Amino acid sequence: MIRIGLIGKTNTGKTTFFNAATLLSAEISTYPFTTKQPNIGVAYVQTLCVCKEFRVKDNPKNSVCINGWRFIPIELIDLPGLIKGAYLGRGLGNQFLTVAMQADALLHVVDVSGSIDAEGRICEPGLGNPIADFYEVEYELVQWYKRVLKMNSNKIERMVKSGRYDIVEALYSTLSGMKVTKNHIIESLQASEIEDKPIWSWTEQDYEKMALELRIRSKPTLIVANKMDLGPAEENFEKLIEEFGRQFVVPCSAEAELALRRAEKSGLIEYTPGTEIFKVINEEKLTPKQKWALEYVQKRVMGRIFRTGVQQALNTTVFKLLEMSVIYPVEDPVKLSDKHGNILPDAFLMPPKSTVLDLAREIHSDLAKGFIYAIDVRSGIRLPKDYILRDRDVISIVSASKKKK
Ligand SMILES: Nc1nc2c(ncn2[C@@H]2O[C@H](COP(=O)(O)OP(=O)(O)O)[C@@H](O)[C@H]2O)c(=O)[nH]1
Ligand SMILES: [Mg+2]
Repeated sequence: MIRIGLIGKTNTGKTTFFNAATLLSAEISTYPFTTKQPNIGVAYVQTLCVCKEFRVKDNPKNSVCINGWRFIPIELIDLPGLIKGAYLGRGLGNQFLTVAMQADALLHVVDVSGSIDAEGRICEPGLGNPIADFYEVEYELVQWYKRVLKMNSNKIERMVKSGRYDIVEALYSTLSGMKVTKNHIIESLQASEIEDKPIWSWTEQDYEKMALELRIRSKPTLIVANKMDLGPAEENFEKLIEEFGRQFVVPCSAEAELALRRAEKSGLIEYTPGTEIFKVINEEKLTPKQKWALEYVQKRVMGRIFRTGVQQALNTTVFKLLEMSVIYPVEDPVKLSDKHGNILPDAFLMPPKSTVLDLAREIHSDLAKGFIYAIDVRSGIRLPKDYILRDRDVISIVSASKKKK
């Protein structure tokens, strides 16, 4: 399953975001270091389901369909705030960074309202500096890569000198646990202009550059500009966009999303995460406090940034940064069902350039072994095993191993 890690300073709203996205309740508080260890939960990315296009009523199994929106599970990790010197182990930095490295992508949560100080303590809104906060946490990440490279440089040197590994393979053996691919390594060596320089001659700057290039490539990152509902957020938001580009910053109010999902769960409102509206079911059932909270969300969040941003952040990370496609495998290409008759039972997230054979492998290794051909259900056309999947493909795989059953 795809894994997304939440990073950022203390009190930026990571746990609130996590709770909203997973609707589990981990502890929320304004004291530094409340989250002593990473929380792992299941969140969902949202895509327009193909059920409407095929005019069927679906029975999803591995995912959920709500009002024509398919919600596909991913793993979300809530990490404790990274403090200065985390890469040297301060504040349990070692453990947290090790866990962060297992993520496919990162959501970097900043307090766009500027209501935390440099140490992550709550302060008067506007006094904090989200751009500086961002760079401080980034620094810790890059230094972590550098540290891993340096700590393993002797081992890598020995591997290369043995003649049995080239530098790419030797680096890969150390970095693959951090979800670094061989391509990331090749590109980073080139970008650092050290592809022909033996590791025992790397300078401090070479390590620094290589660490940065690996960080950029191996952990696509979206900035979550959280607490958009508070006073001076808009000004800081503009600054973030100027600094990092519009496509890498999502305006957000994690607290608003948490309020809406809880209200929805208690039957007070109708709300589909990721959409722009919510509807109060029965005005009279609301306590004055609930009424105030919902009015606040309407005015300060939906009225300003249209959605709470929690679902958008997850969607953008998976579909835009990781470029995942959603594929619907079915056993019966006519009924669009599995062998139990469930219509459009599964939706799989597949990385770019995946083939139908990759899909078969993802479903079951036997299915791949006995692979004969696949059918593009939309057109009825037979597909070879190296056909590259496209987003929203509905695919039926014909396999020798399946026929035997
Ligand atoms: N106004 C506002 N406050 C928020 C928002 N998200 C989180 N907070 C508050 O910020 C504080 C820190 O939140 P928390 O999730 O514990 O931060 P973490 O340390 O990054 O996990 C809490 O008081 C939250 O209620 C938001 O979108 N808007
Ligand atoms: Mg937290």
